[in-house]
Amino acid sequence: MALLSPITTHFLNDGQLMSDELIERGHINRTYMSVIRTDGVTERFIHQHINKFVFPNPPAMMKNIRRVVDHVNAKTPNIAEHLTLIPSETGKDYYLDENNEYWRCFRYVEGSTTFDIVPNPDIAYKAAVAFGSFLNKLSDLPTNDFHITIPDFHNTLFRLKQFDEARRNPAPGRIELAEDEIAFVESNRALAGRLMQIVHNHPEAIRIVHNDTKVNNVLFCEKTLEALTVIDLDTVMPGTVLFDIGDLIRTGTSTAAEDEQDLTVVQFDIEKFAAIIRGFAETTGKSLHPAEWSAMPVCGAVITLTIGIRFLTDYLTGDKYFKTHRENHNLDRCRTQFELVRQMLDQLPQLEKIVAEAKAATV
Ligand code: GN1
Ligand code: MG
Repeated sequence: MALLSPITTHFLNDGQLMSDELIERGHINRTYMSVIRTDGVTERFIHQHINKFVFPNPPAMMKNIRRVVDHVNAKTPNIAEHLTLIPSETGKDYYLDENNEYWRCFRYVEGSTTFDIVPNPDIAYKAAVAFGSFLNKLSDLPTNDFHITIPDFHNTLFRLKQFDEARRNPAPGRIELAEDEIAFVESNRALAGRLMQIVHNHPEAIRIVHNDTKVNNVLFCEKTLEALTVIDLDTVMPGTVLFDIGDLIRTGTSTAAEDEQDLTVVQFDIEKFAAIIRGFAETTGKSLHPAEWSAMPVCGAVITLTIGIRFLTDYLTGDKYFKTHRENHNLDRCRTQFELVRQMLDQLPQLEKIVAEAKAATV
């Protein structure tokens, strides 16, 4: 209770904070749920403390998010599927506390649930349709006036540079345990430019994308298991749709948690891959560039490699970026990612066939 009581009143002035709890969500921001009573009505809210090390300009980020929320809601007739961003007493979409820390507030979407591991291809398909529909709703937004919350976010070549730098100056005792993973990066450097080629050669393909399409960023109705809405809009900014397809493949096809330590249970599920490709093809397929179709079979491997490199770099640097909860946590995360990449690349001919079939059904 003590934690949020100085915060919630700046967003919900007339409300009485009944209870709050820290919830385990994400590797970057700190997230809380509150129960607030206003005029006898009890409602739940999500409050987030924004990580300024990762997002140095929270007001600009919140401007992006306000824009996206309003734009998507205006195109979403069913109010149960809306995200509601609550402004603070100043009218801004954040509250700056006395320690110079930024907070924001959303209404909790009641009756919703999320999946960290996708139980079946149908859920994978629905998640892909949810992200694809989100992208369609944003497709008329101009790309040039979005604030770039994190430059080079999915630029694998830039991530390799950060990795090289971390290798040159590792935190003590870190490099020894990571030799196999370092070797894995070295043997897959050729993959790194695959999506950036599109960004550089086909600027006409660039549009506003989500950029953090982890499957648990889709809220599903807990009763019907229909997708309600997508959340976590911190990195909504220009990119290729393949960033989003790739990150959903990374998280939506794995049979294990991102930080699973037993790699024998980490399996890439090709049926879920096919469901994700179908979901994106049906929603965004007609607007995709030929170069995006060509790279689609490897986009999951590229994004999974990219996030794996980021986990490895953070491990080598001493865990400065991602929150960790145990020793070698980032190294464990990196290992699951590289295991998935290995399996995706082993099955590349089958993935190409799945994409070719989806393309034939679409264009
Ligand atoms: C971070 O905090 P979360 O889980 O929403 C990261 C993503 C990674 C993800 C890996 C801003 O997202 O890029 O894919 O961890 N977000 C940022 O699970 O770096
Ligand atoms: Mg995120």
